Amino acid sequence: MFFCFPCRTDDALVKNISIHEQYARQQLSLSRVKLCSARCPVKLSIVVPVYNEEKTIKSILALVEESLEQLTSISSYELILIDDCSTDNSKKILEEIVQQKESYTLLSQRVNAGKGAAIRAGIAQTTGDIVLIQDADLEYDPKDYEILVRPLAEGKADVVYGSRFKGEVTRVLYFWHFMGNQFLTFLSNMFTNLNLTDMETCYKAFRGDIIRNMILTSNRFGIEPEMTAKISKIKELRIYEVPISYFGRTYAEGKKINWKDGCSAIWAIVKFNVLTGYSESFREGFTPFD
Ligand SMILES: Nc1nc2c(ncn2[C@@H]2O[C@H](COP(=O)(O)OP(=O)(O)OP(=O)(O)O)[C@@H](O)[C@H]2O)c(=O)[nH]1
Ligand SMILES: [Mg+2]
Repeated sequence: MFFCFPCRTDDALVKNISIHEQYARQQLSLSRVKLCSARCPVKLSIVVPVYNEEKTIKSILALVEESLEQLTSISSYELILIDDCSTDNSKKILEEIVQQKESYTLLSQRVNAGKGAAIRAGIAQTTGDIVLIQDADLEYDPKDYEILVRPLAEGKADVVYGSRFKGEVTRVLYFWHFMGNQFLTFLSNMFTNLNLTDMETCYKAFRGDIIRNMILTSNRFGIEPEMTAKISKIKELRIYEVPISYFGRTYAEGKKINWKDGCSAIWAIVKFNVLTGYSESFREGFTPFD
């Protein structure tokens, strides 16, 4: 049984041979996901968790807009912004921006609950064929959307991670932070049997149905190993990694993550790989390739 990504037309209808489908057949001969003969519209949902980012939020959203204008592989988009009970001006700035943009939605967390909780709230509101996570600081460059989204929009991938360690432009920063990152990716790979180079990357893009059916529980930075452990539980998923730029910030510039987050990540890797089964990872009845 085949179905079209994103319109989910089933096998019986995926037969009108066009250049588009010939291409799909060539590229996807081993896959159960195809593109049907029509150029189906692809909607992108961007989830932006925001906590005390008054200095960067306007700039990052401007860069997001700029990148979306150039993006040829999608036909529409929505932005889900989640204010995580910021104590600075972030919420006020977001409220002003959302008023002017129809495709933006603002969610407000009642208490500060962490990046994971913000992402979970955001994902639940998405309607796109593709869901992408975007941090609200300026460490990641939205220009990379093209390379991140294209494999999904073309139906070649189910999940795409952006790797900061394969990119051409990465800021030179803390050695021990880098080692911690490498160690967490290594440990995660040992359990998931995936050969990722950057498990902790913010730039993760998913087929919308997969991420919306994933049962996520982490409130803080454990969300990264959790999502990675859970995608690894569906062996047929086509997971890709693409090179991205990274403009890391220093602690003086606002970096918040620290060694305690590293320790929680180790626990999250064990918990979500070893102590969590498939039935606790995806909603009942979800079949990614039906
Ligand atoms: N640190 C932190 N970030 C949050 C929280 N809630 C939402 N976020 C957002 O989650 C994203 C990631 O947070 P960052 O502090 O940049 O985390 P990171 O990029 O992994 O780490 P550094 O930037 O290196 O500290 C940002 O967009 C934050 O605004 C929270 O409670 N704490
Ligand atoms: Mg950051």
